[in-house]
Amino acid sequence: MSSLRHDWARSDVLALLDLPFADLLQRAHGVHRAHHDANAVQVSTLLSIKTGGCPEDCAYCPQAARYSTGVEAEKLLPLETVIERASQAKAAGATRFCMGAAWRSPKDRDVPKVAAMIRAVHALGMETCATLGMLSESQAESLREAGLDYYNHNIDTAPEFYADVIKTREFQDRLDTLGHVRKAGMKTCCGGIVGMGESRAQRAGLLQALANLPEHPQSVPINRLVQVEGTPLAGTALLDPFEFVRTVAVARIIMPRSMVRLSAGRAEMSDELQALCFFAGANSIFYGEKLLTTGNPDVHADQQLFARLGIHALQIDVEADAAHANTVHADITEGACADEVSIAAMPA
Ligand code: SAM
Ligand code: DTB
Ligand code: SF4
Repeated sequence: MSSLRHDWARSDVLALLDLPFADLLQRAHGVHRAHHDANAVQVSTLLSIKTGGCPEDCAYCPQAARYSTGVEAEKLLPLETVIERASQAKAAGATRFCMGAAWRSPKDRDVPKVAAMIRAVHALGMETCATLGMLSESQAESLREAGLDYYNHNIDTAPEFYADVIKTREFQDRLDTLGHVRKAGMKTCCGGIVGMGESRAQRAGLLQALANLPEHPQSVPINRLVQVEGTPLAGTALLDPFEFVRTVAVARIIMPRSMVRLSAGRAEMSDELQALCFFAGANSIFYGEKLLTTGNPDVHADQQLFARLGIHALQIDVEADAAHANTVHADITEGACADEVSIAAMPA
């Protein structure tokens, strides 16, 4: 297997984005097949454990307190609710459960509460992921000790476009948190958002910054901006769908072993566009009818899409390290509803 590159120049990445569409897709799909089962997609479910009232100013976000978006501030969910929702997600076929909080960073008193949630989800036999904002080294260690497998912290956009989108914290703050997460021994889930009015060169900048991190993030969510009324980015010119596919394809080429997640924005995508993204190298989705506060395709629609495309859900042994994962394939049974899905696991 080829070694991974961490020295991408902006011009290299832009040259890939500029390729004729068919050439780019053929190349990305070749890389995809060389490193992954092209018919397997990893399935994660999200839960907002602390919604709204966030002090930050991220211009895309419905949960920022300063924008009137109709999202009400709520308290941290009780542990029992999180266990119930994770059990439902597992029954529906999700293998990873990601807990999100609308915090700039967790307060030290919040960490034991989230740690209890992580322990409980881990005990259900699911992979655990959390996204809680900036973390200190000791907070990252506590979460790791509780059994946290992945920490999601996005760089969101190119370094030079970042301040146009977020002013209350800096790009370097994100890199520092990612460093604390890696140091604590957790896997990183790190990606960004496209469709925020950035240029193609700035999309290249986002991808370049991701691939040049000290380790490629094990999971790379590519979000298409979900435009929410009341946020400063509502009304932004819509991104050409082919440009979205190009972004996925280049992520696949320059981070060949990472799981590239087709993340926010799927509810507004056609089945055909999603199929193109899977062909271009996307191999992970958020599954379940809600992301954090906005909609996602319902599970029945996703089950049908998987069946129509011959895709099966990928299940990873939660005890195994991703690099040496003992993978099994699980079918999300087409036609079944969330609470009656059976997963037939069989050796890969
Ligand atoms: N508050 C924490 C933080 O920002 O790090 C964690 C939760 S935050 C909602 C997680 C990520 O969701 C953001 O970094 C952003 O990439 C994504 N996100 C938020 N609102 C979005 C939107 N409207 N469209 C697409 N992605 C969005
Ligand atoms: C990520 O990159 N996308 C997810 C997850 N990580 C936490 C969040 C998407 C949020 C979309 C807007 C909302 O539902 O509030
Ligand atoms: Fe807060 Fe996270 Fe939303 Fe930014 S993205 S406003 S930090 S919840």
